[in-house]
Amino acid sequence: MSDTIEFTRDSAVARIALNRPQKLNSFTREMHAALRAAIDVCESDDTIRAVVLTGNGRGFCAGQDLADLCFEPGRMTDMGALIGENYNPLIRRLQALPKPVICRVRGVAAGAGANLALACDLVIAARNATFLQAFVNIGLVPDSGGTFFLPQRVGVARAMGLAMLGEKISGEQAAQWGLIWRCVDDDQLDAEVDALAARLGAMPTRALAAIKRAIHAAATNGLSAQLDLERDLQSDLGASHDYGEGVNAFLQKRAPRFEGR
Ligand code: T3D
Repeated sequence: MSDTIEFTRDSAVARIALNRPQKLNSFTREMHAALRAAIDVCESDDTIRAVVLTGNGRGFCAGQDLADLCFEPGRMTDMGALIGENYNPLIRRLQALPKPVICRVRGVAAGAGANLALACDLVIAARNATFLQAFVNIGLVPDSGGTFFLPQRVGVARAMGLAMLGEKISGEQAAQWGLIWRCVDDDQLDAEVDALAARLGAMPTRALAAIKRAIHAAATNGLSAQLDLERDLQSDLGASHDYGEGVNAFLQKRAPRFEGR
């Protein structure tokens, strides 16, 4: 694996760190490939039951590395291809990963970096975090799901302001607006993220995956389709080890020992 990504394991929790801190972890093709390889491991290893995505250094991610593009006439980077081959599959895979993904944001999350964070299931930001839809500042439209996540979470008026004005908002503002899960004091970030990751890693993983699937499906389903989906997911979970364990633990007045199966 290239050193643009650091991949570590601690029991059931995998930690993926974007590692180009000198360029605020902006994305090159090499970093995309390394991140794909890390997600491959998270997908295929059933003993990984929670994933933390973060960035090394003072920022989370500044989006596309603008120096990794070619602007020479005749050799211009095909931006549609770049997005179709790299960013779109990344966002789709994070959303479809059948285990929870926490995004730990310290410092700036800009452009595709901001929307990469929003594609994760639970975003915890430090008070020093900022979220910036930087695209318009260079003549682009928010990509990597930005035009989907923003209006869904903060409403059209705020989505329009964020996307059109390209101004930073703080981690605290992002949490107040419902763009992210929580904002915590800078010196509490690691403890909060580690505790949450360990907690999720010991939870009924298949139930978490089903919750994720159902919540995402609700963005496009009507109530009737959503009711059917809940029935089908519950039917599946009702046959799981962790459901039996959860019910037995409740009846025996003890803590459950979920195994993610
Ligand atoms: O083909 C396509 O473009 C399609 C894909 C689009 C997806 C996208 O993500 S488009 C949006 C790309 N991102 C941006 O436009 C953000 C550009 N960066 C900034 O606006 C600022 O750097 C920040 C607001 C993020 C942070 O500002 P600040 O003052 O904290 O840091 P800085 O000094 O600007 O940056 C530190 C270093 O990182 C600096 O390098 P240097 O001069 O010390 O060697 C800077 O050039 C570098 N850097 C930051 N962002 C990028 C970058 N280098 C390349 N690409 C970047 N996106």
